[in-house]
Amino acid sequence: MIDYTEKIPNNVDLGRDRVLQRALEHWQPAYMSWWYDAGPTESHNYEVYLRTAITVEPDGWAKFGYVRMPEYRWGIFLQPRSAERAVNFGTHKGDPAWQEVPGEYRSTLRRVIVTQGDTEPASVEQQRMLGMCCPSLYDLRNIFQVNVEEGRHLWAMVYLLHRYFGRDGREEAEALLERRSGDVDNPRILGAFNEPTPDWLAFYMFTFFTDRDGKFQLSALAESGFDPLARTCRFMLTEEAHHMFVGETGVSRILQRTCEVMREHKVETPGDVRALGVIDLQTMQKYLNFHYSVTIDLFGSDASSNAATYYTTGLKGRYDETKIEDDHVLADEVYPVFEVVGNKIVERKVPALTALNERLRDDYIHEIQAGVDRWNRVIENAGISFRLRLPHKGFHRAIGNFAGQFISPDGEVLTKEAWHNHERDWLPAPEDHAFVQSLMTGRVVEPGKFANWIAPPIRGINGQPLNFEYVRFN
Ligand code: BYC
Repeated sequence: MIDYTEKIPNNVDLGRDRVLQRALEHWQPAYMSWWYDAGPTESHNYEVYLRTAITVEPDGWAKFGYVRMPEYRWGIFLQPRSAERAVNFGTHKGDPAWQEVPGEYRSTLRRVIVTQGDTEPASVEQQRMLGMCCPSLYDLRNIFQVNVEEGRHLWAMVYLLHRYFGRDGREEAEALLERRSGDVDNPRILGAFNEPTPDWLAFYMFTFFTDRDGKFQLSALAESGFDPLARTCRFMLTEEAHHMFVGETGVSRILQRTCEVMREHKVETPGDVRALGVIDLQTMQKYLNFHYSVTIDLFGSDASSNAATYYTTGLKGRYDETKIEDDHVLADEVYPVFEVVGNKIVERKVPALTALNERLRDDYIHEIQAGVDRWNRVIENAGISFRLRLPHKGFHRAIGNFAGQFISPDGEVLTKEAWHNHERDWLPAPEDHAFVQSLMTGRVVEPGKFANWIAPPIRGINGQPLNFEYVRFN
């Protein structure tokens, strides 16, 4: 059980390490001022029906109740230690998992933890205005749940920095509260976390696509030979699942509503669909193209010596590393990556160790495709012939072999000019954003009511009815 009588709830026996406890208690007010400054706008007095972790055990770890978000009990929760755990891959394979940071890998490990930690507050910053135009109390509660948990994920990384990296860890922890998403002078580290999330369609796409990058990166870090990192990531993954659920069902409900209106009014063209106050399927496809392409950039370069180092040193594994049947060293393996030669996309085999980013991206794409197939079933069940499609992996990329190339969603290599001539057909144009935002000018807060552009969910949260008062405004 987690001790909630502590100032910083935790299951790591924080009280026994006074120096660490004081350092974190010193960071806590800075975190709170970040939350007041960059957390959800105007939300500080709301009472929100939130889930809080009470144990890290797989069964019954959550408790639901009304909480004012600034009073949410952000804390430090690691999955229990298993005495026999070993390093499962790389040159140290078979050694006991490390309980302290191996000196020679200190800076590499710190960098991975900082990069992971940086995404968490970034996403809260990106979403901070959305409460002002929520489509229902149910959705408002869900975004707040996502936000407080991202805050906790920041705590998870900050604990590792403070506990294991001394003074430079503390400095990094402070810097995590100083960078801001989209700030020209001090931006967040990774590209997608500096993009705006201007509306709820973008939010659902983000939680479907980008939170799932979180799932895959956390899964790779959950394999780490550095045991405290592995244990904290395992617990973070249980929270991540709800975020992806919010994204997948959010998009699905928008599709459902659009399809209902299209059928009821027998309309098909985007203009006619929009005139009825719902989001046309073509605009959904453009948002999908955008979020998918910026998210697959987050996996890094197709061939990366950093990725090879992370693996050989035992710091970051593959997705489901311990379930894969091979030597877990990969010294003699190859893996296909793609590159543009002339006006063709060609496959090239590279050492598997350098292609680990690409491999993780491929694992991710496989899972994403299954989600898109589920969305398409909503459209198909409505008897509409339109289908959503993932664009080619090379479309609209800024990182890796496709950066600087002009690839169409079908995978054709185009000239810069030809590509830009079609850009408005493929990615949301300012008018598309303006249209989506025109649907979201105010918030829908009557219990049980939903905005016209989205269908209600199938069920409420924690068995509560749809007309439950998920947020009280006071
Ligand atoms: N934007 O060798 P490469 C989540 C940089 S999401 C900007 O390919 P590497 C969440 C790279 O840093 C999961 N820069 O890189 C989701 C490097 O810079 P330096 C977050 C980029 O290291 C929703 C250079 O390019 N977790 O949790 O192999 C809500 C060379 O690149 C980008 C992690 O990412 C980019 N997209 O791979 C809330 C896990 N990509 O060193 C939360 C930790 C690359 O030359 N991070 N660069 O200055 C990592 O494992 C690795 O840093 C990456 C990059 C996989 C991201």
